[in-house]
Amino acid sequence: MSYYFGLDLSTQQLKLLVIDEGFKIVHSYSLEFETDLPHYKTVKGVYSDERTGEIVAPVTMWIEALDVVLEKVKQDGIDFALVKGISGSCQQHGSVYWSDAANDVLSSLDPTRSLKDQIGEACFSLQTSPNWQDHSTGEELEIFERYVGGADSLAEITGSRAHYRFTGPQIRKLLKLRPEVYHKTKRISLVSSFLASLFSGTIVELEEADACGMNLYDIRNKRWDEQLLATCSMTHEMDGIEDETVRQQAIDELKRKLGTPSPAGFKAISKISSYFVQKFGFKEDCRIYSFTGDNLATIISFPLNEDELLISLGTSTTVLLVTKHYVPSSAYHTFIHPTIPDSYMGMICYCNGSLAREKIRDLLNKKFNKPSNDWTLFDKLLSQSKFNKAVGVYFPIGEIVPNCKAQTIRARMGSDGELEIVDSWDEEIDAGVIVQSQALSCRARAAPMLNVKAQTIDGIESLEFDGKLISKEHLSQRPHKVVFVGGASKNTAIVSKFAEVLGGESFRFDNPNACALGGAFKASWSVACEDDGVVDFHRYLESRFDTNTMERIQVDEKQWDTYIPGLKMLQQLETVLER
Ligand code: XUL
Repeated sequence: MSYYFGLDLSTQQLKLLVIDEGFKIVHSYSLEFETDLPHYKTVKGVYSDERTGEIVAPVTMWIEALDVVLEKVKQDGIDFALVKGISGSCQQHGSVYWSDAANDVLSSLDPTRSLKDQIGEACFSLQTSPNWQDHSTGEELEIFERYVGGADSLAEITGSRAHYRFTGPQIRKLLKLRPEVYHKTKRISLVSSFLASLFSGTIVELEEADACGMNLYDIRNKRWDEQLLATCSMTHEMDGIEDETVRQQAIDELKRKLGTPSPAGFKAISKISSYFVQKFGFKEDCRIYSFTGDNLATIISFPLNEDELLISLGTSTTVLLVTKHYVPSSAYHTFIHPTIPDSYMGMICYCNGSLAREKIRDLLNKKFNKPSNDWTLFDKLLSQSKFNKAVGVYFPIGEIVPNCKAQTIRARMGSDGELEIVDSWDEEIDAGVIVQSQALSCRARAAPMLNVKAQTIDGIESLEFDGKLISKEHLSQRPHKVVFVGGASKNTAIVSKFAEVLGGESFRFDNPNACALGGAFKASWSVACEDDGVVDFHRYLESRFDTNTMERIQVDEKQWDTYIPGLKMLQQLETVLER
């Protein structure tokens, strides 16, 4: 019998799952930062400064959380000696700044004392970690994109345009505002490599897949991009630094702090540190595998193969997919896949998801005197809707994809076949149009990353979204499978309509443990690869995964074609958006 630990250090909580070799969850533990560690006085795990847009989390809180969770496991009498491997999932982009003292402390921990008592403030040059919700790096974003020749050039190198939360702009901001802190920093970890370092008893390298969320890593060549390191260390030519030696020294200093990312895959990064062996009774050969980012962990929490989509329908809508094709765009993100060689994870993040649908629901309920939070009427109208040559953008808040201000525009196809903007129409129409248009946007933007044998269909030509030309062949592809997760996936009318527009076999899946499970599965697969020879990750997962946990969504497959004109209409509508 063997156990694997999967941890999930997210914004609001730390979770630990214990699974056995059959992927059964044997135990599950979680701790909420705000309520279980109230002395840190965080709100939902973070400190926010509305004036500056700065959002950070205290690093020692995470260390104390690990103490508390492992104590609970111990009290439950779990046999730590059965744990063969540990991996996990962490919030992405956040960074931890270690001081000179840290490595010695990590490698000589006293098992009679807690981690928190020993890995204290002296181990960090900065006591807080910039959080993914931070919005304080506007100036740095502009610089990161301009120095490299624009948003698309940056996306071409690093898989993403510049974003507030990405680590490179965050580091540059730190250097600009607090140079003494930056120079005192010995090493910089991402949250994922920070947590893995605690288990390893030494500061471990960043994990390559998660390192793609920094705006610094050259994905094609799998190395730091020197020009971006110069930008990050404020020594780019455009910073007015002409002396090549000064620049190289700054780049080298930053490289020493960042280290060299460890390749994504199954190789152990270390054995568990002796502290945990002595304190909890882990076996000395329990292995630590690199931890990864939470979206990356989500795609490895069930068998998601090439050309399959995972759609998370929450407050925001997130599309995740696995692809062999590196087709970066400033409209979405591309990361190296954490477990499948030569593959990537595509991620499209929309701000306007549930909130926008709720607004239409409320509008309808008001018109027909129905209770305001009730979905019955919206769902009925949505289920009856067919594509009737109408599209809309419903953005109550500014949108990332397409990048624009808050606005609502409705449009339909006129008798001359041209798009006509409509001031208003019967609100009943909105229920269908909002969900169809949200799904059409996902369909268009996921298209270039798919590699499915194209169907021969008429009425479609190449289209341009976000300044990127999408070929007719790409637009004619249907994903093999679409899996829906998140709050709104419980709404049958909404998932069915999304499924109808996107095509492919469709399922929904309720898994609040996805991130931690992704970590546990990675640990289990990695041990198997190291001990019994390399196995394909997807096959390994498929052979153990209980597919009964996924519910099939019934869709009228013939409807897919009827939405083809909608792609063109949406493209035209996006040309008139207020940016
Ligand atoms: C992804 C992102 C969020 C955080 C949440 O780019 O910023 O999904 O990872 O933890």
